[in-house]
Amino acid sequence: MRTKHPIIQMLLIGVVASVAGVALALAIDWFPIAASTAAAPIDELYDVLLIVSVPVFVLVMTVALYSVWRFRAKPGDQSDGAPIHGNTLLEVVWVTIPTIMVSALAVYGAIVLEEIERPAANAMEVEVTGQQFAWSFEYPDTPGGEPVQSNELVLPLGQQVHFQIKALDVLHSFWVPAFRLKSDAVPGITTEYRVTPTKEGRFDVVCAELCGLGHTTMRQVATVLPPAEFEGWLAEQAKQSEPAADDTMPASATDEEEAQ
Ligand SMILES: [Cu+2]
Repeated sequence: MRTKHPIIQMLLIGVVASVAGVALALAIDWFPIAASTAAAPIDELYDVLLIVSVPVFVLVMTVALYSVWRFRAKPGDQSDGAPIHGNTLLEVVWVTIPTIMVSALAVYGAIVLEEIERPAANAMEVEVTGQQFAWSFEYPDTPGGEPVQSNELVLPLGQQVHFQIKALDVLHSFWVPAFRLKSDAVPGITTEYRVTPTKEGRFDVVCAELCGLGHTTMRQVATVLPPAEFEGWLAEQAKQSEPAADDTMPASATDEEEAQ
């Protein structure tokens, strides 16, 4: 068998391994259930990142493993390697190509973010507060004018929500995986994001920033209701919260904290 040039061999192995790697990466179901308008563009972005990054990983590993195998020293060979110093063409190529790739992906990511975060005129404000170890929610715009506090996140289907996120103690991260978007809750500042639910149902709300011993218990539920049912829920909450409007500390938080 005639030995092919090493670069051609590496290229052949790399191409076959890249195709297999990309096929495997795309075959894996990476994403949780999709329940917002942001989910499709973000999942697509993730697939594009896989298609671009898997061949890069495969190429680097092919060159590394092939070189270890093909150019290893023969038994008993104590001689020095060839005195190679620098290769300008190679260095220009391996700086230019990744720079172009990373810049293009950054622009694509920025365009997707701009699209999914575009403010809607009828967006509903929801204030989210993270504290060890529970989320609480405030709805400032209610029919009666009084803000509604809730330990449950309830949202109307098809209406954009503008979350304003705060933290009372340490860093938390407000994340509804089914909506895809996530933002840190940082003491002293207000962070935000916008999302439009597209599916009725109950979805996990989690904290995605290690925030203390009870971090794993910092899980709640987001319920997405048809708009009319949501209005009913909000009106009901407004009625209930009238007598004790000053109770801002969620009872479950203190219980869980004491249990640690
Ligand atoms: Cu946490």
